[in-house]
Amino acid sequence: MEELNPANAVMGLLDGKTAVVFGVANKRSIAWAIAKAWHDAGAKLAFTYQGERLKDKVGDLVQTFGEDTLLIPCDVTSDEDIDNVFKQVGEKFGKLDLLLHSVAFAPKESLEGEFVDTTREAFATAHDISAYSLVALARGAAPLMTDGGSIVAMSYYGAAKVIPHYNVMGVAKAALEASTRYLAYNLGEKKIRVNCISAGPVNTLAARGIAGFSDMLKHYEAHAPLKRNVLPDELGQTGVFLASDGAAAITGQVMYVDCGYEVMGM
Ligand code: NAD
Ligand code: 0WE
Repeated sequence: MEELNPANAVMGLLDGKTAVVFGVANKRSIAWAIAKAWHDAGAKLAFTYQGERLKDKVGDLVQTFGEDTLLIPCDVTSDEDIDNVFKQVGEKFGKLDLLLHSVAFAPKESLEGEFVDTTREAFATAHDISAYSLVALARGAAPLMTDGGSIVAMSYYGAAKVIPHYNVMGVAKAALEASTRYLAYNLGEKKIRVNCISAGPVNTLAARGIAGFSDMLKHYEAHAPLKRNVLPDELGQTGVFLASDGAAAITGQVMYVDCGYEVMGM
């Protein structure tokens, strides 16, 4: 038993914790950075993937954590998929401590045109996938979080201020952040904390193909107090902090991890 030898013992902030991660698409996903950091801090992980299309890719990544890592399909628009995730997580882990929500989608047209032209359907889709899903996942997770827990969701500054072209996603992120506060209130008595990380721009699948994204990275570099962009590993470390007992009194918050960009007025 090498963990009994003090010479080999590496105490992790999340030793003995179990986690379920939603939103890994590939190795650039913010969810992957946070999952790796949770793993390195000692947590045992389960992953979900959106659909058959992503199964092999996510499966290959997840194998690096061991052959028996739980990998469960979950389209967050499906109540049945969500029920199945928590059934399987319950069977495998017995209890759950951590949940990462790193999922967002709006139809491409709605991020290209003007916000005023957002269709009823695009508005509903963006809110269902990007905001309501947090409520559904929190409800599924809560009965398994018998020692309390930490739920972390990814947001963006477009929730609070107008970012050209972010459009309906900004409105959905505002709903995600407000949902975080109401969930924090409902789940507080079970010692379940719910917080958002509002990340500065990161070059991921969801960001690629957004017209002007590389200019946005340059804009942050020029204007953020730290004069650079946030690194995925730094989002991972913030994820570890919010999951850890160091954040035991923090709930309902939006934590900006954006090299300080949010504080600027000009
Ligand atoms: P990503 O494309 O790697 O992750 C988005 C994930 O959402 C993918 O894994 C995708 O499969 C999943 N998803 C979409 N629709 C789904 C559905 N119906 N069911 C289940 N999963 C679904 O991109 P990312 O940048 O890592 O995005 C992760 C989160 O971070 C999102 O909430 C995004 O809004 C947020 N965020 C991103 C940035 C950025 O600049 N990249 C900045 C701040 C916040
Ligand atoms: O939350 C996001 C992006 C989420 C996203 C991305 C896509 C691209 C492909 C949601 N839906 C879709 N739909 C698709 O069809 N970010 C924080 C990254 C992002 O996206 C922007 C940004 C930033 C930053 C869009 C416009 C302006 C800025």
